[in-house]
Amino acid sequence: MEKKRFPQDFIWGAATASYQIEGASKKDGKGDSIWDTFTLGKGNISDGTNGDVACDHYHKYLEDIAILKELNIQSYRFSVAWPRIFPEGFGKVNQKGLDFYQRLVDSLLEAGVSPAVTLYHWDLPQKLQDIGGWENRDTISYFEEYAQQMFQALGDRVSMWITHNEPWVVSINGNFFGAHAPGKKDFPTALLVAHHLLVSHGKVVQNYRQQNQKGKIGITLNLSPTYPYSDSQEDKKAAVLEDGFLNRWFLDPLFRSAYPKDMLELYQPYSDFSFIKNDDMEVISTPIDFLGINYYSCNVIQYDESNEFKTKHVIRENVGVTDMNWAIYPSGIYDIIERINREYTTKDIYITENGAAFPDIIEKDGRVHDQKRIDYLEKHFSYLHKAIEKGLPLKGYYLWSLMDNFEWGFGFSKRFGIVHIDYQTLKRTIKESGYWYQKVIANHSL
Ligand code: IFM
Repeated sequence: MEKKRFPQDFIWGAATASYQIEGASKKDGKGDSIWDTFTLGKGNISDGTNGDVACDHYHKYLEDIAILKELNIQSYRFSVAWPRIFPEGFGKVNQKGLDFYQRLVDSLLEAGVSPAVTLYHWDLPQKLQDIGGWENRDTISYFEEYAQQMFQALGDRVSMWITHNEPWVVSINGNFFGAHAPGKKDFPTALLVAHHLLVSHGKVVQNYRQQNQKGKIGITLNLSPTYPYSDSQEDKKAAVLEDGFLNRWFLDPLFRSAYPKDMLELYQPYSDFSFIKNDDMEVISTPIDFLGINYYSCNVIQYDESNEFKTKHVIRENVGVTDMNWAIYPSGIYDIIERINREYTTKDIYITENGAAFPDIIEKDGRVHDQKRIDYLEKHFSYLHKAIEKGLPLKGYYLWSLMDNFEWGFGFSKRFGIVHIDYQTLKRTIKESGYWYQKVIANHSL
């Protein structure tokens, strides 16, 4: 079979997030985050664990950078723990926290790995939650202050910035489903939080531009194509609503300066939207340099009368699933890139997360034979290749995740890494998928 070649300048990366890997949760003046609090709640984390130690990346970052280098990974996407920088949420900077990220960035650059920094990957300072968290409009300016601090500290060496990771998950999982910190179950709150996240994104992009920083800035959304289960009008309508709930609620304000009309109507019983202030929509739609897409699976939607929003998720028969019970649907990655380019923006697109959890073990030969992950990645990569062939502006890919880590409500029970972590000894073992990725990058081809 003919090799699928990727452009020489296509960026191959790997991603992680602060709370999921760093540990050192009380070290060097770090303040608590909402996840330090949420993990204390009985039943919040399925295996009763927390991120106090996690992969201890805070102390082992040099070992992890050596692995990045060994695997040929060109760019490393990580997030900054806001409460390491501002233990109180704002005001006094914790120099030791800042120093950690200085060391991390310098060491990455020394290893030839370019850093891509996410400002908010869910660990809000608890002190800010105490005064309302993202429900409080003031949090927007605290986020600006924090972002400013990071641009000042790292802007000369970091050329790719992501304001927020998955605002849908932050607002909906955290404030409607109650499955993530801060654990609320109130839809109007989720709508308010989503709006403040979006405004804070736009403000930070504007500040970045005003400083004449030389890098690029964007946002990462978790996007999934939503397909109707059948050809029935009802299923088709349900799929459009699900698309509105998950995708358009964020895409429309960012690229069209307005929330989608059909969803505003649907949500009317839950909010009068008085939280949308003058100029907010303009701020939210401040032009970005790229859109980050996190893609794991697609959504197949059926009409369901009994559901508040009339939608139900189904997994078709004979479709493989990962350990998260997420359907494996590789062509969806192409569909979503193509649609964004056609309907929303012709700007650069990065896949900022994609990967799969499987119950990996170290086998007798000392290796992790995660063939299922390799199959998953290979199929997705072939659709990335198709996107490039079709001329879509896909510029890079970040595999989730560099290493097994704390998978939020699932604790350490789900393994997404291409590097295995033994949580007793903290030993790192590169999985077969890691070596496979190493070759793909070396050859720029599948
Ligand atoms: O682990 C998460 C990550 O923090 C955000 N995107 C999805 C991943 C897998 O669930």
